[in-house]
Amino acid sequence: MKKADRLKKAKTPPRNEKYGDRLPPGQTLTKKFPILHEGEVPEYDMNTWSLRVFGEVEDEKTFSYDDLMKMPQTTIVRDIHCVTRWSKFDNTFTGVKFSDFLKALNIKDNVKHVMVYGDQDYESNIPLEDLLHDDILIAHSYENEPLTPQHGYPFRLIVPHLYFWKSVKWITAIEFLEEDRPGFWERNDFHNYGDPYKEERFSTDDGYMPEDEWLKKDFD
Ligand SMILES: Nc1nc2c(c(=O)[nH]1)N[C@H]1C(S)=C(S)[C@@H](COP(=O)(O)O)O[C@H]1N2
Ligand SMILES: [Mo]
Repeated sequence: MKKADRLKKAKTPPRNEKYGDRLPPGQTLTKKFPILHEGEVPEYDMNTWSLRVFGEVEDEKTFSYDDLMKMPQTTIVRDIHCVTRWSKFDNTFTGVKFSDFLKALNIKDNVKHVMVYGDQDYESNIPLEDLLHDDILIAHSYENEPLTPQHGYPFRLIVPHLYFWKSVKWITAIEFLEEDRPGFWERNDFHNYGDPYKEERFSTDDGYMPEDEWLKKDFD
């Protein structure tokens, strides 16, 4: 039986004994930081960079780099888990907590889902409820240094409790939605929600992620 089939049939996902419940099933720990994305690494001028908010909000707004840097700042230390099977423990990110960012907006009562857009032509859908956790950031720093261009400068979303494809780099816009809609990977056979502890990697039954996929990528 293929490993993916075996994992799907297991009632309780197998635990990695060495790390107890901390390392999600089917993941390998890395100390390096793999770089994964679609398209070229974008370049920006902070004088013209902006983050647009639209959809089910009373007032559609645009935020500058300075607008975000003036908001309350939060630092988190969290583990991250990529669907390509790498996990990295104890990552320090700093930025604006999503729930603090919401204070600058009037989102409508019917909002249940959020689409977060990033360059280049990337987007991912996340339930609003998940973005209200107190460790969700619109982050500008990693390990107390500005994000490198490869890792999402100037701002990326950080959603530590879901697979890392939800953590949109080079964030450009946030759309508030009543009805859910699939984002880029969610339309391409990846799971709509993506809980790493439940191994919600794929939306189809025949999905399979080779263990060494991430080792072929760049690191820094
Ligand atoms: N804008 C954008 N954000 C993105 C992606 C992308 O292609 N474009 N890839 C996602 C995926 S699949 C992963 S695993 C993480 C990788 O982040 P990293 O390169 O900092 O490790 O970014 C996510 N955010
Ligand atoms: Mo990924």
